[in-house]
Parts: sequence; C-alpha cells; structure tokens
Amino acid sequence: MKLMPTVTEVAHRKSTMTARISSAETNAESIKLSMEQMRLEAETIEEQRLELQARLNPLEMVLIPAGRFRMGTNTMVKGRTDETPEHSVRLKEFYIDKYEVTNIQYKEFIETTGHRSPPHWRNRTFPEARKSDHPVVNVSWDDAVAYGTWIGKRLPTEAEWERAALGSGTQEYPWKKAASTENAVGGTTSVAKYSKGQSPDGVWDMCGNVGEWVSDWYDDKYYSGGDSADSAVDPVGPTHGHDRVYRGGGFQGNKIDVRGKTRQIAMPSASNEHIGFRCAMDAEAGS
Ligand SMILES: [Ca+2]
Repeated sequence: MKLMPTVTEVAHRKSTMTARISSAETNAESIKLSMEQMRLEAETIEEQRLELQARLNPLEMVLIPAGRFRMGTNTMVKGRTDETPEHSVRLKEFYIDKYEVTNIQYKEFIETTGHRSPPHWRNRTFPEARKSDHPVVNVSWDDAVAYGTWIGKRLPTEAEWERAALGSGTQEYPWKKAASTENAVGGTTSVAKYSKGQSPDGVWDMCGNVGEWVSDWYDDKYYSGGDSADSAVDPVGPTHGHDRVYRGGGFQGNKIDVRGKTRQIAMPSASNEHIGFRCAMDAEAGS
C-alpha cells in the first residue's frame, strides 16, 4: 500500500533532477560561449598591445647598421682562450636596446603577465624605490627570454652584442680608451648615469653596470670552428649546450671582466645580483 506513493515520489524526484540537469547544461553552454567570446576579445587586445608595442620599441633602441666586424681577439688573455681567434662576422641590420632593462620595466612585465618576480623582490616589487631606473638583476636567462617575448623583442645573439658594444673597429672597450673604473661603485647604478660609457653607436653600459644575457649557448671552441669561422653570417651560436653566455661584466667585475671581448657563462636557470639583460630586435620588426 505504501509502495505506490514512494514510486510516485521517486519518479517526481527523477523528473525534477532531469530538469535541473537540462537547465545546468544550458547554463554551462552559455558560460562556455561567453568564455570563448572573452578569449577572442583577450586575443584581440593582446594583438593590439603587441602592435602598439612594436611601434614603440624602435624609439627605445639603437639601429646598428648591417656590415662586417671583427669578433673575438688574437690577443690572448691568460685563461681566456675562448675569446680567440679573431674572426670576421657579417651581421644584418638590427636594433638593440639603448639601455639595460630596468626594474620599473621588469615590474610592468610581471604585473601584466603574472611571471615570477626576482627572488630578492618583496611583494612583487624591487626593494628600493630609488632603484627604479637601475637594471633589473637576479633574472635567469629563461626570465630574460620571457620578457623579450612579452615585449615583442628577443635577446641579442652574442655576435650582435659584441658588435653593438665595440662598433665595427677593433677597440677593446665601448668607450675607446683604457679600462674605466668609474663604475666600480659596488652596486648597480641608473642605466643613464654614465654617458661616457656609450658604445660607438650610442648604446649605454655595454660594459659595466650589470652583465647581460645573450641568446647563445656557450662553447669555448665556438670561435674556432663551425659557422663561427671566418665569413660567418648572422651566427646564432652552438645548437646545444649546458650554459648560456652573458657579456659585458658587472659591477663586481675586474678590468679583465669588463673588456668587450670577455665571455662569461651561467646556467640558463641561474640568477645572481650582477646579471641582467637588454633586448634586440630584427630591423624589419621596427619598420
Ligand atoms: Ca652592462
């Protein structure tokens, strides 16, 4: 006698549940459509951002003309065999940042993208407000590549870096004379402090302030073989390796380290307080 109401009740509950599932499916479909629309809008906004950034980028960079230069050196410095031999390299025209990437620029990157902040930063900002125009440090090679991709640029190749630092001649330092100890101040400085440290093309702090990641893998014999040999054209470094190259010496470097020819290395995941970076860009990207 009591079974009949129970069966009716169960049937009703099933009907109610089916209706709720149907309603939920409709809502889910609607949410999915909204999300797809938002995703498309986000993509459009990102395209617009990159377009605007591409117009802005050349204004903050120096255009290095195409041509041939002498990379490496035949002057052996003790323990630095990886800088030899001097060899001829031809590069196409390219842009390079006039200054090292600063703390305030890097902060905008991590705020916009959610990318991790350098380990010494607190609450995702650099610890000393007065250092907003100092080069960002404690960034790995991977971090530097991520920044470059975000801003529509890339890391310079080792050849591009050396050409931008020393010009097409054979000078040893960007500033033409002997090693300067002007910048030996025990820490980073504003990237626009030392006008006398400009390279022949007007690129600042190529040697000094902080060392700078370049895109190449490191091979100590790279200059003496492969596509690094004489008549190399736009060399991009070894195809694989263990360490990445950084160039230009940092505030901790000695006179040997800050020579324009000096090659230094670190693991791509490593970061420390005297390595930062600047970006480069193909010339066509700025036209
Ligand atoms: Ca530097």
